[in-house]
Amino acid sequence: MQYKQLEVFPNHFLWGASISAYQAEGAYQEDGKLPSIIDEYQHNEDVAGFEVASDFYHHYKEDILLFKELGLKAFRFSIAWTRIMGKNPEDKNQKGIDFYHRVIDECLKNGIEPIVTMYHFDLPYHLEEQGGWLNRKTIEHFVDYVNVLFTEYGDKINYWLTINEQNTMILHPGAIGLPKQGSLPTKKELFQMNHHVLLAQARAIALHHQLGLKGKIGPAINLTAMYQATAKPEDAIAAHNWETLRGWSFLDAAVRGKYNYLFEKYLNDRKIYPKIKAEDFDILAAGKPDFVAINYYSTATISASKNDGSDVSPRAGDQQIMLGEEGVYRAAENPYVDKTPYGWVVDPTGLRLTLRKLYDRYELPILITENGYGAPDTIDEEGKIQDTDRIHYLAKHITAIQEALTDGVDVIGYLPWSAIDVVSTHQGFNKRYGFIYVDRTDKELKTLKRIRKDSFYWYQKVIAQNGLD
Ligand code: BGP
Repeated sequence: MQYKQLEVFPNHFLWGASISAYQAEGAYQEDGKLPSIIDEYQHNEDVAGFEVASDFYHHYKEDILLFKELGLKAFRFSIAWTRIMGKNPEDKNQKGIDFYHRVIDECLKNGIEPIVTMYHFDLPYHLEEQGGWLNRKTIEHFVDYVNVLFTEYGDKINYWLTINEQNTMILHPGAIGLPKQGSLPTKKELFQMNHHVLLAQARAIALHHQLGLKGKIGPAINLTAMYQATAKPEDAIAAHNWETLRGWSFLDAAVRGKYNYLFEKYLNDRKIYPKIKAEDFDILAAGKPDFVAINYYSTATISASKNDGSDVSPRAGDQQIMLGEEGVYRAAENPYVDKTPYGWVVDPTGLRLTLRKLYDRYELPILITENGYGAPDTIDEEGKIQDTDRIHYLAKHITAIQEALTDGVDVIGYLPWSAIDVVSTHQGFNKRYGFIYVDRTDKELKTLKRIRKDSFYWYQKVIAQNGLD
């Protein structure tokens, strides 16, 4: 649809930005923090580790003041489970609890809405040693942790996100590192883990509602619309297969409280259906979210599976993420889109389409919790970081959101990745996303000084005028 005039952004639109604990905080062994799987897994040795990251743990005050100057209405960060809980459910780590009180209070003091992700890939390692998400008991540990979050911060937080990108965790387990011993879980194990994570999420949502806490709670999935490579009917079926298995199967369980029909069929046919207890569907049904959050970067283009052993291939420029599945789909090229320096498809119209499809399906408010442009930014002779490509990327996506709002989609906020430069999980510190440059490289910690990029001043203006020029 083309409109004569686009609607303006609503007055309370949540203009924000995001980070996660392990990619920003550093202080990985400080003040009683336990190791997480991220600390223990093997990562690309040529790039930065997570020990110091952007040192947000020690710079949070300065950073939040910069976010205020940027004009952020909302700041999304994750809480590290490993800073809050000890090894036993009754052990809590007061220093970790206090740290997040300080972060939240600092945001509130500066007029910034704190948006909290409960779980962003960083399972406590002692739980991993007991089977991790494959062990049903991990659900109880998660609920204990969530109980502490609600008790401590429940009266301060208006937006809770349960699990970040459950679909990335399950479909691309190598994306967050490789276990030191042993190999990645099998598909059957992954879908059993998926079931437990769904239950953990539903329990957290139900608990939030039972406690009558203020605010809202929802899942955060990496969602993208899929294009069929050609008008060939088989390509259309493959695109629908993968759109369902990659996105809707996770969200249908979270929002509708039941497994998607095609997903069930796939699990049964491949003999990877998880063990499900009779009461599990009641648990899922009792945990309906108030809104849906999505991380959106790119669309994918799909052609029919050849089912001859050649469907699986690595994502462009990224050997750790495999695309394609025998009998399901193949990844195809899209000649109509640009790419980032890291080979990620740039497709703002795809965001509008994704938002429309998501709203069609559930009619719930939508929060965009990630979107951004990863690039190796550099400081020029004048000390400036001219990240013009990032500005263009963000501007086009903001236009797409405005178009979706005009379509009638209820988008409540936009929180690009990332507020400041953080460590990219397996591509290190060279792949930067922030509005604020952090002076370090993969190998050298340097000053960790914060420097405003050109995109900082640009986004500041966008927020101040509640939209683009
Ligand atoms: C999302 C994750 C983020 C962040 C982002 C960018 O999948 O939720 O944690 O890392 O992707 O990805 P990358 O750092 O690999 O470029």
